[in-house]
Amino acid sequence: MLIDPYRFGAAPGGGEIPVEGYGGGQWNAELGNMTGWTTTVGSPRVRPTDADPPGHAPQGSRFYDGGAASATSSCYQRIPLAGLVASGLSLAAVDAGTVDIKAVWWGGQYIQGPPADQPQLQIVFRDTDTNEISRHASGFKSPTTVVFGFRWDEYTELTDIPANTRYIDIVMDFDRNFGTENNACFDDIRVSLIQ
Ligand SMILES: [Ca+2]
Ligand SMILES: [Ca+2]
Repeated sequence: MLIDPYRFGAAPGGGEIPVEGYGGGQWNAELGNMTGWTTTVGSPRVRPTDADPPGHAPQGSRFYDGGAASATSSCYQRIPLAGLVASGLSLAAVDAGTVDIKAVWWGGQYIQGPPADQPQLQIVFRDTDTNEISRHASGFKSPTTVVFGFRWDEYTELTDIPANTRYIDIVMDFDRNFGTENNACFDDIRVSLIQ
């Protein structure tokens, strides 16, 4: 039901460039640690399936959540676009404003409240000096599909990459709305550029 076997298949139309995690990181939590993520707020962490509370990962056996005692948590992975030129990305096309980014992700929450804890994905566009140009925010989500005491749904972000972008941050925001633990959750973020 929630197991999603799709990772990065053949690029539809030849123009979709998959992006994996950087610096040894990943976006599906299966390493069991936060390698690749930079924490800016709180204490995001990796949880195994069936820990207490008994969350169940929608992909694999681990997922991200917002930490044991953080009202808000946030972390990011930074994608250097120069590293994708070898995969076919044209920086001239980026600067012409004709490249989009797509991020498909699982957002989850422990069932409590209401209100329950909520995840938000942000995509931050930065120039060559890593100054922010603009950002896209998914908004804080309230998934509805019940899976072993949690709710999980899959979401898709699709937005333009602004001209002069050279770095893109994929940000996980975890918002605690109930209790002590921050059980806003993420799993299996799949990012691609569409040129
Ligand atoms: Ca996982
Ligand atoms: Ca909570």
